[in-house]
Amino acid sequence: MITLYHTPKSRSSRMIWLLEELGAPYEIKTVTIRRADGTGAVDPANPHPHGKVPVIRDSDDGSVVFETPAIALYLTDKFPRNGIGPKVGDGKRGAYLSWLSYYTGVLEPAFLSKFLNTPVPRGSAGWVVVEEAMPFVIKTLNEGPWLLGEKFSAADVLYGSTLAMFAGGPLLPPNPAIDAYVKRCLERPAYQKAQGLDG
Ligand SMILES: N[C@@H](CCC(=O)N[C@@H](CS)C(=O)NCC(=O)O)C(=O)O
Repeated sequence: MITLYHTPKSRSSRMIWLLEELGAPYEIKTVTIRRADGTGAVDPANPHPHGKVPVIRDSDDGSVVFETPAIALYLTDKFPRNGIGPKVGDGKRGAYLSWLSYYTGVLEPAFLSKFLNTPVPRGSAGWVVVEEAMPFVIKTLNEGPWLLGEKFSAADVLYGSTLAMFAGGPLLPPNPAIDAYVKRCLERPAYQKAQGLDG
């Protein structure tokens, strides 16, 4: 059984979506976190080293996994039935790992840099400006319909949820490929169900 440490309307919400896509046995444990507005507090019940969400605990062996791409990979490896995480030996495995890592290594910092109006020094920063990252994402989606091509994967849970939040806003100008991708993501039954469970 997987326990998801979760705070409603946070980065852990999409882990409910992923668990639903996987058809995995899980329970949700709601915890408090520190919020950007200064409210909230670290929950002593939360095993994350910095009191953040998401985190999962696997009762099969006591594993605690944090950081969104690590959780996605752990879960798709553990629950392969629905095939939304290419396995070792699958030709899409490399692309899958790359998109998972690119999410927290490049795309999130790119958006944050833009939000904070902070320069991204080429040669020192490990990420790029969002104006360089997004054309790559859009080109891939145009070849799509999903990031890995014909088949939806857990990487789409990360990108779909993020692009749904930013699309058409000040950080991400409207784009037909993104709009269509977000629509495809949000129409998925597992996403719809997760919305109802977010709390
Ligand atoms: N790199 C982490 C980020 C997790 C994260 O920052 N989560 C936010 C919620 S959206 C949080 O827990 N914030 C509370 C805090 O920073 O103490 C991941 O992708 O899993």
